[in-house]
Amino acid sequence: MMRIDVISAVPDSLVSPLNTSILKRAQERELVELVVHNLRDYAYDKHKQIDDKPFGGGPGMLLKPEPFFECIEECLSERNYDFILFPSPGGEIYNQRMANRFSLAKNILILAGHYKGVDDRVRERYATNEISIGNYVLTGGEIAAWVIIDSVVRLIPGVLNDSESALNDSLMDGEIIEAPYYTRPADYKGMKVPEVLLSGHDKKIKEWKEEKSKNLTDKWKKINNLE
Ligand code: 6GU
Repeated sequence: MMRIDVISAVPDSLVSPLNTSILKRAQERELVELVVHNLRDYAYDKHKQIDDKPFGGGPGMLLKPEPFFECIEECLSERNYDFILFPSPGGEIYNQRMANRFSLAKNILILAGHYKGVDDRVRERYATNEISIGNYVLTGGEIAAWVIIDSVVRLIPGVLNDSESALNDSLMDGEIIEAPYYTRPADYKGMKVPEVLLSGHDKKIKEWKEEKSKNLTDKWKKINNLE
């Protein structure tokens, strides 16, 4: 079974995200084990302080190195990690190819920073991959951790049912956008489902989906300045 550990200063923020819907079901099916560690449990001074002012000045607080080092060393004493991920706006932009690679791992550790960041010695000593989930700024690494976990866990065999299958996803390899989907009613407030989908003509439906997919993929490449 794959195991993913997350270290966070705000572990509560990940409780609902990791225990809802498909991630919840994946854990119940024992296809993945998700464990969130509370950074504060590894602060051994009497005030359990996990943050401090940055050397050299500047606004905000930094997460101190010691609690991270203590927690990471405890994790490492129990298992080896294929990847130790450090979510950061300065990292490599996350994509499906990376999700595919991470989904083959046995153990992953995610170091989720918060506030203004983490003392850089944590990243320097332990991170194998620094990852950004896009060109915008979040308050912390927890949402990025959720994004990474969600995108990785759904690729584990048995997590998705046939109807949810990852095999013909949009973006399976980062290149193809699927045709749109519709369900009943066939006419909603005058907005009609494309006639061909109601026709029962399998070959024509397949051709329509391929054509739509091609057009949407071209449009997607244009609006995202690809190719
Ligand atoms: Cl991984 N962290 C933060 N704080 N902001 C981000 C990000 C990560 N990826 C994009 N923006």
